[in-house]
Amino acid sequence: MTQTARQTTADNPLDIVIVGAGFAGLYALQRALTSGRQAVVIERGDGVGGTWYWNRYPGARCDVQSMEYSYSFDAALQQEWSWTERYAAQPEILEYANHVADRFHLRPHIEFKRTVAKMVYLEDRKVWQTVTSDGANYFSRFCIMATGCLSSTNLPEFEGLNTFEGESYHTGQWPHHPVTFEGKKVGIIGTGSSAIQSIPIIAESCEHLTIFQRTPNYSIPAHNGPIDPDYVATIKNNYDDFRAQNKQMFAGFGAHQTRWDDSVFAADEATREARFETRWQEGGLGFSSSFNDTGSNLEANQIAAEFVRNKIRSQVDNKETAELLCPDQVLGCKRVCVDTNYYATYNRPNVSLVSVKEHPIEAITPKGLVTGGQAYDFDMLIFATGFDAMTGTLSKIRIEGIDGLTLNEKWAEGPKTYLGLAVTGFPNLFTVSGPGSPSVLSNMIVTIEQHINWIMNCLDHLASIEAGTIEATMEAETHWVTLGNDIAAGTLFPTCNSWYLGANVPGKPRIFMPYVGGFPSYAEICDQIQREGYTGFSIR
Ligand code: NA7
Repeated sequence: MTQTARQTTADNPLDIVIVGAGFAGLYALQRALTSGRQAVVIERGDGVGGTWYWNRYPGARCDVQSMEYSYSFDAALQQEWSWTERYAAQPEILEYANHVADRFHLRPHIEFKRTVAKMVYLEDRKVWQTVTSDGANYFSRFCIMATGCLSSTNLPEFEGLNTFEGESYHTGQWPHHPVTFEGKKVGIIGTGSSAIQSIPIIAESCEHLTIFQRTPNYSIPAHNGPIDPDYVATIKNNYDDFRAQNKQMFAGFGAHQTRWDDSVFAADEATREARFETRWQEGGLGFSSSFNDTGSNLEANQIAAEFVRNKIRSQVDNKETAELLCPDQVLGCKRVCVDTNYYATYNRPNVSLVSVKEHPIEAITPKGLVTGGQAYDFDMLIFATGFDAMTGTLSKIRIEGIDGLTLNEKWAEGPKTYLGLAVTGFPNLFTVSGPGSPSVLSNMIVTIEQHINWIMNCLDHLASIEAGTIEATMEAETHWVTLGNDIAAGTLFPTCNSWYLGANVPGKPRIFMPYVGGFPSYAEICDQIQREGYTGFSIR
């Protein structure tokens, strides 16, 4: 039986409160239960899956391949689960999350449809009190914030936002009921990954689709299709090796791809084109690693970018539309998209592109929207306007640490963490794939497992020495933040307005949030800190 909210007291706390039942929360719970700890997960949705629970828009699909985007913690689980496509679609990933919840008997320990509103560290008791919006109270010694990186939607405050009389949806909060586009005039705002995945599908059945684009994005074809059974068998025969190889990759995935480590400048024109073409035909995010310097050297980057622009020009018949779709920012500065038929969709007679770069959307109206002085009427408006990434969901919870300092106050000028795992002033509270960790720049499931393993090892250590609290020291946190900023400053990432920087949300501090030193070096630093007895932490 789960010890639930009303049964816990500050005198008799749970071991762990976990916030969120996405992939991080599920694994944290599994580890907590198998180590004999009393834990509860609090989840605002009525099902597990996190990102994959909410993002049900047409075409939602992972941009990391199926054999890599899955848990590695249980050998039987990874052998028995079968993916149907190279890149799994949202319904299949959600089914997988549900399978994991059932297989490891996690559901009885999850409190669904409860939103955490407040968390307070009771200093005298060394206990966290977690309060939900419906008034439930949970007391625990530790908290794991498995709140996700893309879990708070960003809906720009357009004038007249609520006046639209037709159907309107945000891709990140897509309804659970079926949505039909047939016979409808649809407008979609945004051309990030969510839009790029959904546009080709919506266009197939709607009467007309108008896309409002502020910044064009680079998109590489997925070449998705049924997964090759021979490939699956090869991986499953050596799954542990495959996982280990991926953990040595910069982003924690892609070990199956041919690796090249030469400079684009060392290659002649024909060799460059052939290499880019090979990667283009392989499809997916690996395009960015065609050469070793396209991610770090601006001139090298623009050579790769021009290859993509030429691909766009070759696919889109209307020259003006093709040029509008050609990005000019650094390739990879905003997350590269992975698509199926995105650019070809612009050749359909029922699709039009409107640039809102020079003329921002002036207002949403009862009938549609206005931009550049022109009114557009729709039956349906889709906001594919992204997320308040990495800190959005944490910022919605009033988290009070030592001396009543809130996390929002502490992070007023940008997030500060030690390892993306802990925050000075907030003892015994862990963030999973938080700012300051590789998180969104890596395969999220690899990152999640590494974080939860680290946290659980830490809890075992505290138990073994009968310690009550662990807290990052200010010195360690400051050093980590400076290191992260220094590494990011040496990359091309700060050159555009991406959600990695918080630049998509008005008023959000412009700080490059993920740790950009790569997963392998990051994991090694975390291991070393653990081996050396938790350097940079104060244990009491
Ligand atoms: P993204 O990638 O943040 O895309 C949001 C899009 O919405 C992007 O094209 C934005 O343009 C556009 N946007 C946002 N606000 C406005 C306003 N006010 N006017 C016009 N256009 C606007 O979110 P996604 O959901 O597509 O993808 C998020 C991640 O999920 C993705 O990277 C994958 O990792 C999975 P902008 O570029 O800011 O000019």
